[in-house]
Amino acid sequence: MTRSIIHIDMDAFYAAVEERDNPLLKGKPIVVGGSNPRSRGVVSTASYAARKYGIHSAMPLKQAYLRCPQAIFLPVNMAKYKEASRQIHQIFRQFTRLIEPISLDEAFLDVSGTDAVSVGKEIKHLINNRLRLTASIGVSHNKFLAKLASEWEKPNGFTVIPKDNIEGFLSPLSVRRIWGVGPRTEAQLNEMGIFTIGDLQQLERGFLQKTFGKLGNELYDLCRGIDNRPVKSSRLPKSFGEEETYYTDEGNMAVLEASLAEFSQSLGERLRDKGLLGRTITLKIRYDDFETNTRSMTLMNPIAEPDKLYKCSLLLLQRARLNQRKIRLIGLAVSNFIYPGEPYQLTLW
Ligand code: TTP
Ligand code: MG
Repeated sequence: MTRSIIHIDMDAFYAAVEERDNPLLKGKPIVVGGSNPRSRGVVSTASYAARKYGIHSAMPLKQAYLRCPQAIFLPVNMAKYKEASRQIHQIFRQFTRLIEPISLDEAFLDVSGTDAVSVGKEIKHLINNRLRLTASIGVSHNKFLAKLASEWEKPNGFTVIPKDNIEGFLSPLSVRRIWGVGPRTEAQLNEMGIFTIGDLQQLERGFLQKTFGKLGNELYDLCRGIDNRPVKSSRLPKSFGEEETYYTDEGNMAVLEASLAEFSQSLGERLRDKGLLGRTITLKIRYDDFETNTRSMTLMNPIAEPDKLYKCSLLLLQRARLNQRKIRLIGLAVSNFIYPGEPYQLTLW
């Protein structure tokens, strides 16, 4: 069966988020990586206006400043980029569950069995309209070609690489365009007189294997546009939990409650980080004699907020009826995850 793969890569991601959130920055050369261009540190990314001056990722900030002193230098605000990334994934999930995140701003989607071009266009439209950001999108029948397609006309690109005449399409391109060919392999190939993918297509599998090992085998297929790697979706974790063993066995309710407040805070943060909600909250208690009990509650409405998690944990603690027994360990877990807006099965009480 022919697969349909979409590759999405956001344009100048960190800089684009900053530009969106501050209209004064619109169209200006922006460098994200640090607010003081005289400090050590490197460029995380630069807006396309800044790239015109030759500024790029991983360049020292000082050098970026020399190239464009009027550029606006901004610190890295990771929480903001993570939030944008979460929202992008929320859009992806409208179309498929088969999503392989490569980084915050890049992912593969397997949308086999659908009209992939329409899906790609719709995703582009939603990212633009809802998030006011632009993505470059590539559509093809495997990962290598989909990624090649998304890089094709960056920024704000949309490229489809169809199935026919792939070898001919690839042959004039530099070997560097092959995923997995870095500067070292490129230099090695160049030394052998191999510059284009077409040159590479002339070499035999056995020879490539001998010269490059496992990579050689892959190169033989990739230069013909063959790539059977599946889109590997990251599985949802089953649960998040936090627990604490006390230094001495504990009977003081205030101490137990303080532990639960702390757990609720960190569980809430972990849920928010992953963009998840949880429906089941579980309290675990181990008494001084090592007897261990757990108590759970499953909510009608899933939650992620620390204060709601905390309220649930206090209810469970009440229900545990400690009867003055001393506690060795206390733990809190949240499970039964769903994504916001996703329909879920209501359990009957
Ligand atoms: P990229 O997708 O490589 O770059 P980009 O999105 O800024 O620009 P474009 O895709 O349009 O070429 O990386 C995504 C983000 O990852 C980028 O905005 C900042 C971060 N990043 C670093 O922090 N350091 C780096 O060296 C690179 C390459 C990226
Ligand atoms: Mg990008």
